[in-house]
Amino acid sequence: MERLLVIANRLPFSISKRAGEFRFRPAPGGLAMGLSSLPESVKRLWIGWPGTTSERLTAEDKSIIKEKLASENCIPIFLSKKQMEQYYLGFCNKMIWPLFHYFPERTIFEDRFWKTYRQVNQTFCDEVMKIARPGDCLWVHDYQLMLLPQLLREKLPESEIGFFLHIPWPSFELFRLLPWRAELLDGLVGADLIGFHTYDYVRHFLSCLCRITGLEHTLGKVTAGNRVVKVDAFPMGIKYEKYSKAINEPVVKKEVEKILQIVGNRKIIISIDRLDYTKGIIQRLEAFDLFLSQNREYKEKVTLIMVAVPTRTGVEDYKMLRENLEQLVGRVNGEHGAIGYIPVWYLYRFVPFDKLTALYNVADVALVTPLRDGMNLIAKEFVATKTNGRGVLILSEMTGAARELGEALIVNANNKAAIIQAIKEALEMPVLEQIERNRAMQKRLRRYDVSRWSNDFLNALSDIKKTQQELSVRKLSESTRQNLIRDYTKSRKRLFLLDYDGTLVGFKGKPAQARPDEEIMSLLQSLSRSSNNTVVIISGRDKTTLVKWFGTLNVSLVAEHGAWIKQEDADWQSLEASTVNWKDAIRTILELYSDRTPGSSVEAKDFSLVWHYRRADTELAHVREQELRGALLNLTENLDVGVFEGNKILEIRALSINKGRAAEFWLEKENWDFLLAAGDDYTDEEMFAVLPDDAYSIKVGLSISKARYNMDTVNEIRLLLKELAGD
Ligand code: GDG
Repeated sequence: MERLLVIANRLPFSISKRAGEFRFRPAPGGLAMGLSSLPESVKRLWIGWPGTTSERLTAEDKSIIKEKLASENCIPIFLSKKQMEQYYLGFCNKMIWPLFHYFPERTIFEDRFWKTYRQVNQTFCDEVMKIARPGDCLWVHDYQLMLLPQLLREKLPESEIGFFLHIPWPSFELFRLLPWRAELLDGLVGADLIGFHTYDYVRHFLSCLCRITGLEHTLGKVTAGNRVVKVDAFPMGIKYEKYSKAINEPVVKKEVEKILQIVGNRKIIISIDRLDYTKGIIQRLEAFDLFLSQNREYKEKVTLIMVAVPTRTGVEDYKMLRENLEQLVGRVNGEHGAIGYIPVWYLYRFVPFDKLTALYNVADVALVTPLRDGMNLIAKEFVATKTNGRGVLILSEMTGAARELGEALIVNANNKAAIIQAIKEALEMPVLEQIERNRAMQKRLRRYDVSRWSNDFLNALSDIKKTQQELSVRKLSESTRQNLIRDYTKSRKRLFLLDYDGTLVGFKGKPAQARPDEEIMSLLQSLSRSSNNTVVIISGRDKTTLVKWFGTLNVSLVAEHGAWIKQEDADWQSLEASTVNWKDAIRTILELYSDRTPGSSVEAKDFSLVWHYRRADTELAHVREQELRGALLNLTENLDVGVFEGNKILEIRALSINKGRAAEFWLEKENWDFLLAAGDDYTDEEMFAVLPDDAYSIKVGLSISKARYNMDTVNEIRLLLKELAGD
């Protein structure tokens, strides 16, 4: 990687205009810090919105901003007020944000929001394309830009593109509510690597992807079109040293003294968040109110310092939240306060870093109880700041951070009794226990800090790119293709061994729907017209279907993976008399599973039985498939019968029947001077294995195979055959 292009909704700078002069202040945040640890040799450019809408800027303003930001390696994307309203406040914050945080009742689905979201993602793409160069690595961030990976992929097919989501990915039941769910997923799989904070979000994402687009994964890897996309968890860390050393700063020490002077020796609980309904601030304050009512001995002995940082002030829900919170603060203070004692100190503002770390430092307890939170860095920062090991973190189990901070007092943020109990436990926890818990968490936070996070992500991105390249090396290159065509032209005795489903046609919901289309019929006809060509369709299908579909062509057929062979103009012959007395018993079991798995079905062939589950609910089918396989392996233990897993099928057939034997039958028949075999699944591997070294064997799909070459899609193999057939 020569350059890293970070593309996020906001630039890490805040710009304000005072007395006609622009002020640029770095607003670094975790991400900017994480990236600062990359080696100097990697140039970083940051692309995003500068934080002020274009109507408020003259052409001259824009060029001043551009110039100033360029010196900081930032490139601004100017957006209009209307765009910001519909894309940012609308689509992002009235739709994705509430839905992804499990607040469907707050979610507003509006077509115009979607249109502007698409338009702004396109604008980002256009701006990136003015800068991007081959060899750049592109890292797209967060829910504001979910369409961008695919838009960029279309322009930069070879580039490294990563995407990281900072908020939770919800379960399928919520995600499916989105009218534009498929489009968002398509947008995301344009990336090579898709990262989330926790494995739960990874699971939810993969489940949504499979159920909505049909793309399945193997160990977090998804084959989307001609690329393998990796999906994984990268829990974001903090700049640990910065927080653990903060207390050494004189300004921080001064702030600590100031606070302690006012609070005296009362216990301090802190609550710090952006004022967002997902953070559970109201519920937290209600719990504190109840705590004071139920534990009279703590009256005047504990102060809650509540910092609510203004955010999304243009959204109605946020205005209401502020009103409700301020009313509640008033009520709690009125009820539990006394002269000289204010139970809740409420601050509605952004606090500078030294004040923030002073607050972390003086706090006996941090109450971090979001109803849902992607990660929550406040919790991590609080723990890192506690250099003397004292202090207790109460943490909601609905945060990503709870996965890593198991030594905190973990609570269900909806359970007020649990929060009250945790506050009491925290205030009374022996110092040694506090130290023990904090040290364990600190060790982890120091090790997996924010630079580790960004490095891990970028390394995983380059690894998946390497995997893609390794697979693409096996792809039939243009020069091999030319050789193949030349060999074909020179030869006189040519054999084609062609699998059907997944090789010549794509998969359909029901096996019967995958009938050959006109194009493939005319292609096979042209190919078999030449007397030099012997074309064999070598399939797992039954005899009747193959004859119905291809009986009119000059092709030979192999049915049921080699159980039956039909040479052109001859009758079906069986390669080997195979016993089928196991079929009835096994069929009863398959039917039982089929009844218990809606959408699945049983297909009976002469020498095999197949359980199809392509149309069944994916997760249910997965469980059933495991169960069924276990049951069948037991039952078939002493028989010459194997249980084979195919593409959404489980097949039970005699071990002696396989495509390898059928292929050998054809290989022995003539002295072929050109051989082409193509297939897509495990049954074709047996065919590839018996071919001579100089045969052209092609696996359709991007995975390891015994075939010499890979091709991405059915369409590509069709194009190749078309060219050979001279169509
Ligand atoms: C999103 C996800 C995920 C906050 N107020 C002040 C202040 N901050 C700083 C904190 C912390 C950051 O902002 C807040 O991060 P959080 O993680 O707590 O929450 P979100 O803003 O909702 O962030 C979240 C995060 O992205 C990262 O992926 O963890 O789940 O929602 O660093 O210190 N800093 C200062 N004054 C403040 O008043 N100086």
